[in-house]
Amino acid sequence: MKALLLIDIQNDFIPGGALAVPEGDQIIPIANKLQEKFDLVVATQDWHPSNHKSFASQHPGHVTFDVVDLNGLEQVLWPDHCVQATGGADFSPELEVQKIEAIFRKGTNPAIDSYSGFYDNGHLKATGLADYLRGKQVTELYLAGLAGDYCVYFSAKDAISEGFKTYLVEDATLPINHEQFAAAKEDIRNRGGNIVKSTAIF
Ligand code: VGL
Ligand code: ZN
Repeated sequence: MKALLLIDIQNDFIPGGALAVPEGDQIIPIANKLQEKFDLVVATQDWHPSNHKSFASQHPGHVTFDVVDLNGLEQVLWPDHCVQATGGADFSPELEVQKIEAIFRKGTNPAIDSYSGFYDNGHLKATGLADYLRGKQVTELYLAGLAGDYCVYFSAKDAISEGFKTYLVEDATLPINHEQFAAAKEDIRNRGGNIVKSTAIF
């Protein structure tokens, strides 16, 4: 059984949003079309309390994109984004949501960030996504969404280590930084994951 995992296709990550991925909206038509090819579609949603410690606004004297130590983990300080139950946290209105069977929210603990849809950045707590997928007999997982160098990358690494045959659909993913994304794709390949184009699925 193969499933499609759509990562964080939320208003704050598309142009006009608080933490916009350049041209991030351009992946949405591909993400929509991809859904037709899967019997199971699942999504993640970045879902932070307003006092989340990944926000630069919570660190007086620091500015956005500074890197700090947060409880022993390296943390990039982001603009306030995807605050729970705000419009920025909503899925893009252009994203087809009818086929999404489950939504896994992450980043809810103010003390730790959570790039992956499977675990927080310290691997302390699972979201339940891996067990959910195993419960659905999923063996192959295709990932698409935003941002390619953060949440898609970290989700793909965890998907591999959780034992799923993992495919990152590269034209249905865009990064904050293209060089970081190139390195991320190389790392995914080295870990045994696959980088594919949507045309290989259609
Ligand atoms: C993300 C930075 C902070 C992402 C989420 O979805 O890639 N990036 N929070
Ligand atoms: Zn976030």
